[in-house]
Amino acid sequence: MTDILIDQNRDALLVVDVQNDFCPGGALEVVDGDAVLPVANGLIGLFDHTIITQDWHPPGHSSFASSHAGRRPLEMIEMDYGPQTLWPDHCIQGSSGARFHDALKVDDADLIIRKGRNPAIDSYSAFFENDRTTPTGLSGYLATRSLSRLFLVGLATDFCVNFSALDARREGFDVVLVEDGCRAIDVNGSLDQAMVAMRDSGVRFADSGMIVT
Ligand code: VGL
Ligand code: ZN
Repeated sequence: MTDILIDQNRDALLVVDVQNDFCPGGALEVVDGDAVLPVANGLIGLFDHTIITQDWHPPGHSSFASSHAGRRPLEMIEMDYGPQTLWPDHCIQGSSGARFHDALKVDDADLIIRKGRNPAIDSYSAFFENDRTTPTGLSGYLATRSLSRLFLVGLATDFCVNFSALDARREGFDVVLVEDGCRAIDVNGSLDQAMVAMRDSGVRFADSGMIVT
């Protein structure tokens, strides 16, 4: 495998949802979720530009199974904007579960994007809500700073990382998925589907050890 040289003029690191609720013991824990921390922190130290996302739902959010009578987490429902997986209540604004993992080097970030704030629409991607049309503004932020290549780490590989990677490709960015810096939820084949979709969209896969300054 060949090394990937960071170009600080055009590269940015995107750290997705490294929050307590997605780590072991959290409300929507990802197996081994906290294993992404050393990788994320190491890369934050290498990149001049880091953007961090934070899942940030109001209580009673429509992606919570508890908001739908008789529904359980991981069931699917049909929303106005298409199919939506239902989740346990998680990342509620201001809660300890919504806070970044204590060990994450958040202070070095340029920008923190909060998503999932609209009660009626879930938002996996750092670029668009799940209706695929409401933007977060990240494309414009990157464009105005002439940042054209994104390196992705975080949680979860098959949801927020995957949707962010696919939207980034659609928006014309080069994308590198740092595989050892991600962990997956993996429900109903979601991880395999995500990996195929990312590969087909032109996402490049790498290991953090390949990324050098
Ligand atoms: C996520 C499910 C619900 C994620 C966020 O960060 O991947 N997954 N909300
Ligand atoms: Zn969420």
